[in-house]
Order: sequence, then C-alpha cells, then structure tokens
Amino acid sequence: MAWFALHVLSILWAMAGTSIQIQSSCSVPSAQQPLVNSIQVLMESSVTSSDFPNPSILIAMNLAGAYNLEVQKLLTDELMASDTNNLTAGQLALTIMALNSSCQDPENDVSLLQKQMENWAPSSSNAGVLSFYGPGLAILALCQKNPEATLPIAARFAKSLMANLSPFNTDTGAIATLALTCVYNKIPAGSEEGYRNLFGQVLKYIVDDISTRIEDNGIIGNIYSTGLAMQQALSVTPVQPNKEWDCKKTMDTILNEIQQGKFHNPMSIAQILPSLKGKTYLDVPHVNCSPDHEVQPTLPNEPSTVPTSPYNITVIYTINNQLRGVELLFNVTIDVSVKKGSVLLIVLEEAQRKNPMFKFETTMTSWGLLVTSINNIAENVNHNTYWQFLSGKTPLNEGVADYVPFNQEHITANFTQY
Ligand code: B12
Ligand SMILES: *[C@@H]1O[C@H](CO)[C@@H](O)[C@H](O)[C@H]1NC(C)=O
Ligand SMILES: *[C@@H]1O[C@H](CO)[C@@H](O)[C@H](O)[C@H]1NC(C)=O
Ligand SMILES: *[C@@H]1O[C@H](CO)[C@@H](O)[C@H](O)[C@H]1NC(C)=O
Ligand SMILES: *[C@@H]1O[C@H](CO)[C@@H](O)[C@H](O)[C@H]1NC(C)=O
Ligand SMILES: *[C@@H]1O[C@H](CO)[C@@H](O)[C@H](O)[C@H]1NC(C)=O
Repeated sequence: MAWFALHVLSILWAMAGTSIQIQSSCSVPSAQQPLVNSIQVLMESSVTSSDFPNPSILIAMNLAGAYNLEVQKLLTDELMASDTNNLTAGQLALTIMALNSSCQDPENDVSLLQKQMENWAPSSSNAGVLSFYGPGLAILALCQKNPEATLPIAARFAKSLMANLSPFNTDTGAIATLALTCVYNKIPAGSEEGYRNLFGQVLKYIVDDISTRIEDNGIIGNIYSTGLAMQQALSVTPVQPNKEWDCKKTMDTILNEIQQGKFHNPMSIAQILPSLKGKTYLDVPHVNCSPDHEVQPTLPNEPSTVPTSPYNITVIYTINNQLRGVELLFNVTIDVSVKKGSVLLIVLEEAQRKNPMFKFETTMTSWGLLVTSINNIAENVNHNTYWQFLSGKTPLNEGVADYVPFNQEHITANFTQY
C-alpha cells in the first residue's frame, strides 16, 4: 500500500517537473525586505582577498542577485585560480556549483570530483550521519553536471546513508534530500524501477525525519539548519512529508532571529539567504548571469550600536576528556574574568594564559575558527572525535568566535564522538 502511494506520488511529481513551487504566503514581506538586504550586504562585505575563498558565499550571492559586482568577480577569479587538489569532496562540490552560478565552466573540477566519488566509501561502518554532509553536496553537484554517470554513485550513497541515519541530523538530511531529489529527477525514462524505488524510499524516510524536527515556532532543527531545511521543503521533492509545514511561521521566526542579530556569521547568512529569496541549490544550473546593472539595496535604519561594557564578567570553564582509549584523561575547571560582551574565544585565551593546561589550537574554516585541540588532545576525523562545547549540559549552537557567554555561565569543552 505504502509502495503504491509512493509510486503515485512519484508520477505526480514527475509530471510537475522541476519547477519550484513557492507558496505566495512564504515570501519575505516587503516591510522586512531591507532586513534581508542588510544581511546580504553584511555577507558580501565580509569577503576579502584570501587564500581560502568561500564558495558558499558566491552561490548565495548569485542565487539572491549580487549587489557588489567587484566582490562577485573577486570570488569567481579566486575560485577559478584555487588549487583544487587538496579540497575535500564537499568543498570541491561547492566550488563547482559556485563557478557554475558565476557562468564559469569548471570542467576539470567536475572530472576530479567524479573520480573522487567513484572511489568513495563511508569512512567506517559506523560513520555517523555528519560525515554524509560533504558527500551529499558532491552528489548534488555531480547530478547537476553529469546526471547519468551519477546514478550508481548516488545509489551507493543512498544505501550507506540509510544505514547511518540514526542519530538524525537536520542539516545533513536537507542536503541529502536536495541531492537525491536532483538524482531522482534525472532518472532516464524507461530505466529500471530499481533506482526510482531506492531513491524514493530513502527520500521518504529523510523527509519524514526532517518534518519531526519542526518546532512549534517553525524552526526546523535549530535556527542554523532551518535555511537548508527550507530549501529542501521549497524544492519539489518526489515525496510529501507526514506533517504539514507552515512556511509563513518559519519565515516570521527566522526574520525575527535576523532582527535579533543571530545571523552575523557570513556562512550562516550564505545558508539562509537562498531560502529567503525562494531559491534552492537546485536552481544553481539555471542562474541567469548576464551582467546585471549594479542595484543599490534599500537598507534598514541603523540601530544604535551598544557601547562595549566597562566591566568584567566571570565564566566558569571546564575542559573534560573521559573518552576511553584516549591516553590522557582529565577534568579541570578554571574561573576566568573577561570583559562583558567578549566572545568565548577570549575566555579560552585568558584560561590558556592563566594555566598552560588550557592550551588550545584552532584551524580556519568556512564558519570561522574551529577548536581542533585542547591540552594536546586533538580531534580526529577517522575516529569521529571532536571538542564539543556546552553551556551547562546544552551544546552551543555557535562556535567560540561567535558565542558570547553571560556572567557565571558554566562552559564545558568535552572531548566526544559524533
Ligand atoms: C559535520 C559538522 C561538524 C563536524 C565537522 C567534522 C567533520 N568530520 O565533518 C563536527 C562534529 C566536528 C562539528 C563540530 C561543531 N559544530 Co558543526 N557542523 C557540521 C555540519 C553538519 C556539516 C559541515 C560540513 O561538512 N560542511 C561541508 C564542507 C564541504 O564545508 P567545510 O567548510 O569544509 O566544512 C567544515 C566546517 O563546516 C567545519 N565546521 C563544522 N562545524 C563547525 C562549527 C564551527 C563553529 C566552525 C567554526 C567550523 C565548523 O568542519 C567542516 C569539516 O571540516 C554543519 C551544518 C551546516 N549547516 O553547515 C554543522 C555546523 C556548521 N556546526 C555547528 C556547530 C554549532 C558546531 C559546534 C560549535 C557544536 C558544539 N556545540 O560544540 C562544533 C565546533 C566546536 C569546536 N570544536 O570549535 C553549526 C554552526 C552554527 C553557527 N552559527 O556557528 C552548524 C551550522 C550546525 C547547526 N545547524 O547548528 N560540526
Ligand atoms: C596539498 O597537499 C599536499 C600533499 O597532500 C601538501 O604537500 C601540500 O602542502 C598541500 N597544499 C596546501 C596548500 O595545503
Ligand atoms: C551550469 O551547469 C548546467 C548543467 O551542466 C549547464 O546547463 C549550464 O550551461 C551551466 N551554466 C554555465 C553558465 O556554464
Ligand atoms: C568533573 O568535575 C566536576 C567538578 O569539578 C564534577 O562535578 C563532574 O562530575 C566531573 N565529571 C566527570 C566526568 O568526572
Ligand atoms: C577583565 O577582562 C580582561 C580580558 O577581557 C582581562 O585582561 C582583565 O584582567 C580582567 N580584569 C579583571 C579585573 O579581572
Ligand atoms: C562528554 O563526553 C563523554 C565521552 O563521549 C560522554 O560520555 C559524556 O556524556 C559527555 N558529557 C556531556 C555533558 O555531554
């Protein structure tokens, strides 16, 4: 019965074609358009000449309609010139989509990614759903460029994802849905039912899982996964979720969070902006990039900036490694005094200065500084280990360079597995 229903849905969907259906109730009200413009301007102005150009920003700019054409050109040129040999499959995929959205032909990158993915296998039998995010982007990019050759790779991806879906992750589910929707849509007419059934089944499973993550206020997962989850929902997936989705409620809550300043990290803007413009990564191959005249965005009246506070707060900071098999076990706590309004990174630096046991290392990523090592214990992708940051018992949903601790907050860095 379920199979039958699924089949009917897929026929309906196939007839609907690829056009993106957006309910009119789900666009940004014109009164809030300046707010959306302001985060786009913030994102574009974060771009500087760099050895690590961020392809996600270029994709978002091109889907939204770029304001700063110089920045658009800078990113395009840097991505064209960048050495792709050291990139992960996910980074390569974003680069390919970014260049395509800028009307460039990244032919060599596509064949490199194709080769990488032909040899792809999950890093271990219990890989963890998070490690499917990058390969999901790879399937999405390959599907847009070379659909038929992607089918067997996507089938392998779908099967191993299915075996690793628990515990679920909204961001990864959203990317996988976009990828498998693209692939499903490109199955040649008259091909075996095998692919259709496999992709349909996995899609149904993920779409239902995502719909269980919809909170009463419309947030899907957390505020930083909502943009990707909305893309999934805005694109015409061959399956319909069990639960109805009130797009307007999600939109209102997100606009409110933007107003609160929660979207200041450029990467967070790059991931929310397409949805606010009714676009998804499936629109990348259809971007019209005939040179536009430079449009000047309407911006909101500047809110007065809060002056930096003269007084200090105390943050209680614990570093904890109880992971068996890791030689050095420890659980130490320090009280640190920092200026009110400081980001967590300042707390870590202050702790390191007071006690060398708190020494730590970071690496630069698309989201900013990631803490890779504390007290000589380093994260390891092959073991799925990392340093998780918590406030009390709740994991933070921002990194150390963005999160602003409050007075007497207890922050823990816990070495754990995903
Ligand atoms: C996979 C993943 C991880 C993995 C990365 C390692 C791996 N093996 O892939 C692990 C588990 C380590 C991780 C950790 C954290 N993550 Co994370 N992560 C993701 C996820 C699902 C996909 C990233 C990815 O693969 N991108 C694709 C590749 C091609 O791009 P990339 O630039 O090369 O990806 C790298 C960076 O994204 C970096 N990274 C991953 N997470 C984070 C978080 C921060 C703050 C920084 C600076 C970098 C970073 O690791 C990736 C692989 O090297 C994203 C979801 C999303 N929407 O982007 C969340 C996401 C980026 N993570 C997030 C968070 C909050 C964290 C943590 C701070 C959680 C915590 N409470 O500790 C920690 C980082 C703490 C620290 N040590 O500094 C948030 C960031 C939101 C924000 N506004 O800052 C996201 C958006 C999830 C969400 N919806 O809340 N994460
Ligand atoms: C790229 O990788 C090679 C070998 O893996 C390494 O020697 C080189 O330093 C890396 N280049 C960059 C820019 O990271
Ligand atoms: C982007 O990719 C699609 C799919 O391969 C292709 O049809 C389109 O021409 C590309 N756009 C540009 C500008 O190269
Ligand atoms: C770590 O130490 C704190 C007190 O400093 C204690 O409350 C906590 O239970 C300890 N945790 C572990 C895992 O030992
Ligand atoms: C206040 O915080 C700063 C770091 O932000 C630190 O250098 C300074 O010592 C602190 N002052 C006091 C009185 O603790
Ligand atoms: C810290 O990590 C350990 C090891 O993975 C885990 O057992 C423990 O539950 C974690 N503590 C918190 C507060 O998440």
